[in-house]
Amino acid sequence: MSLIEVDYSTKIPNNVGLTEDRRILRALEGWHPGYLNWWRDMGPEGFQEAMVYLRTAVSVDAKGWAKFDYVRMPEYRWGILLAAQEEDRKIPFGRHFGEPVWQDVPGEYRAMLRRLIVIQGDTEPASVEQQRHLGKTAPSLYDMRNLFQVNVEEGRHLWAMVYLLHKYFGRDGREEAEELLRRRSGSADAPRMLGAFNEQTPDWLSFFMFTFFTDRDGKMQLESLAQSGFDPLSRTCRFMLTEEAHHMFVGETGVGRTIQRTCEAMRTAGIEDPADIARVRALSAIDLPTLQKKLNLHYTLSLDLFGSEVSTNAANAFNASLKGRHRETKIDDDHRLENATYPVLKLVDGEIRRVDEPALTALNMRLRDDYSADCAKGIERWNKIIARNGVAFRLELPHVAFHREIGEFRDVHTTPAGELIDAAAWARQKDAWLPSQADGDFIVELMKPMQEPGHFAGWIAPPKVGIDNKPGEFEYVMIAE
Ligand code: BYC
Repeated sequence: MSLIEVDYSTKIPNNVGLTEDRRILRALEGWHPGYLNWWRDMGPEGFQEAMVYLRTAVSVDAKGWAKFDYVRMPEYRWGILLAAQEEDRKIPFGRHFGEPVWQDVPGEYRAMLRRLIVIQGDTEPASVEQQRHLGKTAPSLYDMRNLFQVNVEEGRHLWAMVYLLHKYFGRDGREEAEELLRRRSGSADAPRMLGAFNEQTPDWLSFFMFTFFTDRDGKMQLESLAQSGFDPLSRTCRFMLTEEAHHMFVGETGVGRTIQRTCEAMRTAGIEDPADIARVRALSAIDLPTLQKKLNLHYTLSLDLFGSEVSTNAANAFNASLKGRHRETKIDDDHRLENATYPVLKLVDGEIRRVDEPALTALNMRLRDDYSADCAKGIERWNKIIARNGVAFRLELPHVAFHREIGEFRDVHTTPAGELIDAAAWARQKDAWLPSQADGDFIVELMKPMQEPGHFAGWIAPPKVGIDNKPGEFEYVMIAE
């Protein structure tokens, strides 16, 4: 596509006055072809020509943010949409608490802000890259469509961050925007910035766990950035959060439907012991202990995304009024945290103990605690499905010290219950706690595609309702021959 053919006034739905903003329009015109090349190279493999029943946001009001129609993914209208500007919004935390929010980047915070935006931006294309092979093994057209919906929206979130870089950061912003298209998930030379985004997503259970656990980190980070004193970042994150909710829905219901199918299969076959893995697997269902291992893996990879428990980066970003806390405006305190403390789990004399730390440096820990509480609620909803089916088994979140690569516990081994163990004990038992090669092989083997409208692969139950209230046999994806 030539640059001239790109009709930005109609192609990019936006509420930032793009047509009148020649400078930013030109910058985005320069970036757009590279984005499309990236999408074709790294986006959903094998389905670029398929017609997909997608939700497109064309404006941020109730009428415009969820338009459903068939579209080929490379023709998706990736918009730049910021939540409506709140009149007289005041900075809700940090050194600038109570001052009017900024519509421009304060010079002194430029580097810090750019880093936060680049890290956020980097995760979005990374997840598309991680999930690019999954279309081929989708358990139904319904699930395939949900995958692609998540993918195009992550693409839109990249646009959202690239807009901020181009609009507010001049030449170095443009360079960062190029780098966002250059790095690749899992690449040895140019990996994505955060650990979990360089892991593989080899099967659909991994995808569902990822959208439950890792997209939930996305939600927490976006909630914190939505508090920002830099108003354009706050507004863009607020709108991204409306889309993020669907991604977590995909994860929660995907795992929930997997559990449902496993429990039904066990009941029908008269299997009472959830640990009777061989018999459950013989029914082409994913046994509950393996689901627990997948949960352990994805939860702990996602905990690493919160950074170190004690972090001066986090304190600086809060002090600078750039990144706040989850639900900052609902918290009843001074919003400056000058003298406050927060209990942090630390390794002290070979034991895991709670230690009071200055609340400012403990902000990552606090956000992570809020995240764990949010995860725990979802796990309870999964446990209700198991209980309703009369199976005696409970899924549980492992201890936060378990299987960590970042922060206080990265150099120790613990059991899922949080008991410290030595390297030999870890090596002996880790396959009982995290998915083994054999577990992965079994799951991959189960991933037979199902592309008949209204049909589902045997390992997962159908959803209760369709997308956009469509009936069961609706053809969510028309696959090109
Ligand atoms: N992997 O002070 P520290 C989403 C680095 S997900 C690799 O401990 P800080 C989504 C860190 O960069 C949300 N490196 O941590 C979900 C620093 O390096 P430098 C994405 C890591 O800075 C699904 C050093 O270690 N958004 O949206 O307080 C699908 C010391 O850092 C990791 C954000 O994360 C890691 N896991 O906190 C699609 C929000 N952790 O700079 C999308 C923006 C730390 O010294 N980011 N390091 O070389 C932030 O707020 C913070 O940068 C972090 C880290 C929370 C990531």
